[in-house]
Amino acid sequence: MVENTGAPAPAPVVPAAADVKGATNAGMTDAGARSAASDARVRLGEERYFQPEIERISAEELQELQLERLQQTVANCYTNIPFYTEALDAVGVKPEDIKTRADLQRLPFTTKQDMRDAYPFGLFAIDVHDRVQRLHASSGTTGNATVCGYTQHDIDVWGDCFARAIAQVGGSSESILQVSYGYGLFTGGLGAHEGGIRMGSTILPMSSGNTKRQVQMMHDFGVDILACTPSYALLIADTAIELGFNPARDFKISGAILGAEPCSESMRREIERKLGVTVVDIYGLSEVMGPGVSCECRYQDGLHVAEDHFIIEVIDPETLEPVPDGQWGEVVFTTLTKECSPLLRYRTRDISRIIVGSCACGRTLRRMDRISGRTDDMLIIRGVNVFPSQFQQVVSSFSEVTSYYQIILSRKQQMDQVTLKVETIPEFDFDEIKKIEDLQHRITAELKSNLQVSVEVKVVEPKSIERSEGKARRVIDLRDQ
Ligand code: DLL
Repeated sequence: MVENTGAPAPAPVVPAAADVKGATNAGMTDAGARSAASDARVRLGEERYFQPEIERISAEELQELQLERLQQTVANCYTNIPFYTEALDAVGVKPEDIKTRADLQRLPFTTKQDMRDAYPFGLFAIDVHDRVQRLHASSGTTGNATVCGYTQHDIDVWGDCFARAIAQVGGSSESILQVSYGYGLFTGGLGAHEGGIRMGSTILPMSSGNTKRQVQMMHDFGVDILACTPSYALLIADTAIELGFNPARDFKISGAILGAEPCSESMRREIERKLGVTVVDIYGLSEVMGPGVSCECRYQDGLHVAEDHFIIEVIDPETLEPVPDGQWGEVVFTTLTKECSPLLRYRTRDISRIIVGSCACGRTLRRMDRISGRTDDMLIIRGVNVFPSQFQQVVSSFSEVTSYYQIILSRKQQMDQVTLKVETIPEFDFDEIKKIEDLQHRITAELKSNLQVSVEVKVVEPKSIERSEGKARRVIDLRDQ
């Protein structure tokens, strides 16, 4: 049975929770999917849930469920993927050796390079001509693309995860969901779309681009939930305002599910204010599934991980040992229900931590913090290690500039040069040279004291930095050209 989590006493009663294993949608028929969709209307007090029986599962039940699924996953990997047969043999682990959740630690890690080396289908547990319904791939700009396959079951699970996010931001089967993530090999568009299907919402499959049309339809169709990247949400908001709308007042929109890239707290608040919405941060990566691996609830205090489908670990990237809850490290995921592309201990390179304690929303699924950076996006500038998120923090502390910025790295006489381009808000008097110089000085000083490197700051006019319809390109490295 579902355990009360100590959250405020729920008003209406949760429908009798089925036995936990039956309650998840994994392997459900269409009829099952429809009844799950009706769960979306489940409200406990102020909170909406898509699958309350899972989202409020007790720690003991979750342990049991994860162990059973881990055993199935290891068996699937060992039997059907030669890469894993070899890797597990190398560490002397057979599927039957997985007897407790702690045995997870005995499994080998999987890296992005392993996935690249297996290009295209080397890590599939199912023949691509068999039950594989769809392929997604992440960009191959720095090597082979990583390719993942999805059976219908994999797609249904994905839809469930995203549908939880829709409920978490207050959406339901009555919602009109505008999907403005790109559709295609990128998992954003179709992942959100599947969530809308599982939830039973009305989907507006806009994809990205044609921003004026996005705004017009959002207004005319009475869209209440938007899904896209934070930078695109900001562009949509600014475009709406330029077109003379006041979305916070004139639009029906109330929630936005934004992810795929980092978003500072000040940028989140700006989007919330301009659109009149609650923004929840959604996380995921193509290799593990796509959007919905974790997502914030409306308390915006960490992202609840879909722990019935993924085991999260946080490790020290140097020693590869797990770090205690609450400590920052590299996030590692093991998939528990994927049929086609299961992964054992996949090293994401994303930096986060487990948030300790219970969440006011009543969900028991543990939370990870927002991604603070990546182990591989560290910039080494004249020998000093700097993360782009540190620039973001400084930029967001100045009210005279917007959330649009760009970091440009170049080399002059063998020396690294860093330029930060920031854009002033429209109200800033750009004609007053003295004011611009003063602002530049203040930002430069703040960067120097925070980053310990000298940065040339260029304050530029509103709208002169390139806008993004997908993931924003914040760092331009011209050093090796
Ligand atoms: O970005 C999947 C996704 C689509 C997530 C839509 C959320 C919404 P990839 O293109 O494979 O997949 O990129 C994955 O993007 O390892 C993180 O570094 C970054 N990322 C994803 N979500 C967030 C987030 C999708 N909420 C990579 N905050 C990940 C910060 C994020 N970074």
